[in-house]
This record gives sequence, C-alpha cells and structure tokens, in this order.
Amino acid sequence: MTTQAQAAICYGNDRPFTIEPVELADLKPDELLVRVVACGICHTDLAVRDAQLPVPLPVVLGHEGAGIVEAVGNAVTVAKPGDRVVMSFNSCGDCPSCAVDAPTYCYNFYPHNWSGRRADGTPSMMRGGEPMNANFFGQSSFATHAIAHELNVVRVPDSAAQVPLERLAPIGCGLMTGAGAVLRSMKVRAGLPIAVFGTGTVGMAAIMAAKIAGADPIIAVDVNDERLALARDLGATHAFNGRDDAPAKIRELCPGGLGYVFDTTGINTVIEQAWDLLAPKGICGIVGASDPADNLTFNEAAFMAGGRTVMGILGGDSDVGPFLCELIEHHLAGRFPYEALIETFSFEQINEAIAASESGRVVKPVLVIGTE
Ligand code: CXF
Ligand code: ZN
Repeated sequence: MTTQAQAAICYGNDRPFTIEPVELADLKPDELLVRVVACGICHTDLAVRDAQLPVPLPVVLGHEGAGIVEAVGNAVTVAKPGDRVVMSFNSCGDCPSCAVDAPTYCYNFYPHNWSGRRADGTPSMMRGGEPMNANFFGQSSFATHAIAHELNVVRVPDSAAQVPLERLAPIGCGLMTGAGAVLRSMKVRAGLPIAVFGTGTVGMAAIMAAKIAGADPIIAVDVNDERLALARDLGATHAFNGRDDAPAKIRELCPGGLGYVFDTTGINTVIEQAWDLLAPKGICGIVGASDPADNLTFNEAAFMAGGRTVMGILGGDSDVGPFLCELIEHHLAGRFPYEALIETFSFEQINEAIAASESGRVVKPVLVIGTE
C-alpha cells in the first residue's frame, strides 16, 4: 500500500524549501516505512541545495532522521513496527569496503544514497503522479514519512528509551563523523595532543570524543569566539582564535608537536598549517568539504622521515549499528553531551532553521516533524 506524506522539496538555492504532498512507494523486502519524528540539518543537505554534489534536483533531502517504524518488508530484521529508530547513510552490504565493515567507503555509495532513486533505479517517492528524487542517504527524512533500509536503520537501544528522538536524530551523520574520526579512524591515544580545526557539529563531536579517548591537551581552533567557549565546555583544554596566529600558540603549548590534527574546515591553507604542527608519527585527519579543484602540498622529506600520515575520513569510518549504539551509551553516561549543540525548529520553520545554521547562530538545528 502506498503512503501519503508531506515532504519538504528542495529546488535549489534560488528558492526556499516548500512542504508539499507526496506519495511513498510500496516497500521492497529490505525496506522499512518510518514515521519521521525529527531530523537534523547537516551541511551536506545545503551542499546539495547549492549543486555542489551530484544529486539531481528537485529532491527531498534530510539524512539525520529518527522516528517510529510503521511497516517493514519481509526481509527486514533490524527493527519491527513500533520500534524507535535512528537513520543513517545507506550502503550495498557486499562490496570490498562493506565486507570489512567500512560502509562509509561503499563502492556503490552513489546509487544507494545520492541518485534520487533506489539502487535498483526505481523511484521511492512520487509527486503528482511523477517520480520525485528522494532516497537521499537511503531515507529523505525532511518528510513526515521515509522509506529506509535494513542497512541504514538502527533500533534505539532500550537503555535510551527516555531519550527523545529529537535528541537522537542527529547522531546518524555529523556527530558520528566527528566522534568516529577520533575513535575509529585516527584511533586517538590517551595522553597525546590533538588540535581540532573548525568547531561545527563534526569538530565539537571530535572534541568530545578526544576527551573520551584521553587526549591531552585538546586544542580547539575557530574564528568564532562563542563556538570556542562552547568547545571548552565540551572538553577542549585550550581554544585559539584562528585569526590570532593559532599555529604559533599551538607550537608554544606543544613544542614537541601534535599527535593528531583534525581538519573540518576543508580550507587547504588551514590543512597545510595543521599538517606542519604534527609530531613524528602524527596523523592529519581531513573531513571538511573542500573545493574539488584544491590540491595539498606537503614537504616530502618531513612526510616520510617523520612517518606522518594524511588520512581522508568519510563518516568517521562508522559501521552504523554498533558505533551509533556506542555513541548513545556515551551520551547516556554524560560523556557525549551533544545536546548543547541542538536547537529545535518546527517542520514549517525549515527555512529559518537553515538560516540559523548558515549564520552560525545554531550549531545543529533539528526539525521536529512529528510526535513520539
Ligand atoms: C556522509 C559522507 C559519507 C558517509 C556518511 C556521512 N556525510 C554526510 O553529511
Ligand atoms: Zn550529513
């Protein structure tokens, strides 16, 4: 049976998102119908709106959804109707990356997440009898209902039964990316210094995770002093404004160099300065969205002789289910207090929520779309 829903349609950056009636397709065997309760807004949604990523427009975006399962296909085991779930990115489950639990590097990432259709080419959403681009990150959660998949759904553990879905929603992208970069990709060791460049959701999650890992000192760098104050609240031991020669201050603080630098800005001059701060065996993690034309330049001798690593990181090397549950447990224990980043907006306020993110006023806007 098809499902009637309301979805926020993105036409591009010359028009606001508008909420319009749509129809969701019948479920395939590996799919779940989720009534969306909340969805975070991530910079990747806005990169698609701005045509910086190869996702066809118009499209229904939203990839930090959480909700309640209404129906499941007959091959679904991850959750059942009535379960509270969080949605994340989708993957194929059987390429060489998926085979080693590295689905963020899925060889078939595009058809499963960004093609506007299901991976088999069929539309998951119709509008006025015509196919509508959807299945964004295997969900398209800027809508009252979403079709998700066995591999991008996590059942909320019973231990988190009291945590509202509007709090859990954003865990499936930006938070996972920053925390995973520290805990899974770079595997930050206790006692080593780290500097995090950029204190948006990903950088803040990295700072909280660096504290969990026992990194010391934990240095936040940004050009926004309010963000730097929040970074200190969340675990940064030091905070430097990028406009005040932060590299010199970091050298003074850590003359032996840093074990880790983590860039969320995507600005190549920032990355090159950060790389120069590394100690021998240091790792430079790169996650920021950069200009596709940019190249990085490193000194070859220092790179080789110091045994340094430059590491591209996608999605914090998350394996979805286990890692998101681990983060939920950290949150319940008070070690991952990311609620400080969130401000909620109603679904109808989607354009105001986006403006609040782009002005820098709100770190993580979350749309409340339904009730629990
Ligand atoms: C994604 C990138 C690909 C893996 C999952 C997370 N980032 C979205 O904003
Ligand atoms: Zn995202």
